Amino acid sequence: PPSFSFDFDTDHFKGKVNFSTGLFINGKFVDGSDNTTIDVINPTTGKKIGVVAEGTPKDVDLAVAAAQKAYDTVWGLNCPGFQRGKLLMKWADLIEEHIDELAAIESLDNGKIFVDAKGFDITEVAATLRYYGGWADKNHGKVIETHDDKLGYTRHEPFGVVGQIIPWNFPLLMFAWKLGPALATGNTVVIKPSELTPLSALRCTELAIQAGIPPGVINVVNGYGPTVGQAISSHPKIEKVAFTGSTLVGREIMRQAALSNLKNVTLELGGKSPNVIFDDANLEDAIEWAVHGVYFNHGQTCCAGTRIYVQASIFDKFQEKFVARIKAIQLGDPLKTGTKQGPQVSQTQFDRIMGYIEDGKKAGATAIIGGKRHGTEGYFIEPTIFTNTKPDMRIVREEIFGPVGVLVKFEDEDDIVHIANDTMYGLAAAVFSQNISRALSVAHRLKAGTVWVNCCNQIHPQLAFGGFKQSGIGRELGEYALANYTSVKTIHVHLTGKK
Ligand code: TXE
Repeated sequence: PPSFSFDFDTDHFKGKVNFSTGLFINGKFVDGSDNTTIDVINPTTGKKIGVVAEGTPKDVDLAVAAAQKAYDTVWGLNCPGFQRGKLLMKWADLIEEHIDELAAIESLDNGKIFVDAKGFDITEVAATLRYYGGWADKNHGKVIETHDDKLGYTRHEPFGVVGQIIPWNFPLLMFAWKLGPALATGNTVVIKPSELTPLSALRCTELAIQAGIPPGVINVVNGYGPTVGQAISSHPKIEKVAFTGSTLVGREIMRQAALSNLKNVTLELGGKSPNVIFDDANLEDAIEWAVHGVYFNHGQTCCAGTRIYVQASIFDKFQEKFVARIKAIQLGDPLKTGTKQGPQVSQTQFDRIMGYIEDGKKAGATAIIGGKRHGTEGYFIEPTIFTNTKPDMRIVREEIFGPVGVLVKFEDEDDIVHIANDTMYGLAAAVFSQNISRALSVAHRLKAGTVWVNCCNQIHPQLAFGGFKQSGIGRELGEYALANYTSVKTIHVHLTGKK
């Protein structure tokens, strides 16, 4: 199978990495069954840096068979929860030991800045696996009272083989969000990383072997959506599929799941999150958070606060300071000290975002900052803010998934709740106010799976995350995610045995 080799000589990480980039099936790295490969592109330069093996539907079949065998022999009901937990924690320890290397791989492949890759992505990967390691022996059913001559109880049983399809914006973190609860509850997994960012998952899989996770428990099939992704979502022997990505593909996955074997489906999809800033907010703090809300990870965040609503009496002051703050964002090589924003992930995403920017300008909105490509190589886009927007413009309604936000004035509480909720999405929202009654009453009225008060883009493994409306189905993280990966079995015991 192919391998990836790279000599990092950067501000943040120096050293050679070398690891296999085959498909990982039944505990081994192998070639794809058609012997084809997918190019790996560095978005900072737009140049090819390596290849990974490309999987096919046949490889998905092989991976499902390996996962089923592991489920029946070494995992699931054949491996006690505390043992699964111990392995997840060992894996988390190894990930932490390799945090700089993994963060450097993530920066190289995805373009995200090293300080975020290390301080957020990989840190949270370890925290998530540890958190679910802790749950592995604590996810139990209940004894439920009915009649005195009866013992009724429930068991939370794993599905068996589950399929998972993840995107490119947080490559390793989405890997952990998916694997943590699935493995803790005893399932075995066939997972497809995004074809745009497969590297960190493959390196991390080597660490899973080192941690002692048995062959067949985790199977990684690199590949494209319409081939490998579709083979997973329509596979007759996979009972559950979990997906993070676009709403368009989420719909397709649900269709495939329904048409094949009526799989259980969880979806974490797009968003167009409102960030509501009242006149009694701490202005300096709100500005810092608003910048983070829209530009974190170069705007490639499903919960990004891209609709920024500011109350009329502070609007002008906010705009002036906000724009000054955005001007300070330094674009450049994500592996260089001081860089605050790296490239978008791919040429396709670059073109899509520039398309939205052009569309906004044509529709009559004003780009008060940004609106252009940055530099001449790689996929860099200036942090952009539009004003003079109208509620029906595409830049106000659609997920752009880049460093582009709209800044809009509002009058009062009722007005803003209506505007903020006027979207097909419902992933997240933020409210800024020093008046706790106002902040919380608005938080309760916003139709979103997460509402941040006086902060943005906060994630903890302990707290559920997921969408209302067309932002998704089900919840990831926290205790809630365990339910995605278990079926409840009810046992009736008749104590007398008499009819
Ligand atoms: O996503 P896709 P793309 C949104 C964001 C972005 C847009 C397009 O708005 O601009 O989606 O990005 C796999 N069957 N988000 O095209 O296609 C694919 O291979 C099965 C939001 O990159 O949804 C990859 O592994 N799988 C989002 C994964 O789906 C299929 C994160 C996601 O890719 C498939 C990413 C198919 N038919 C994009 N087609 C978030 N919620 O964070 C593709 N895939």
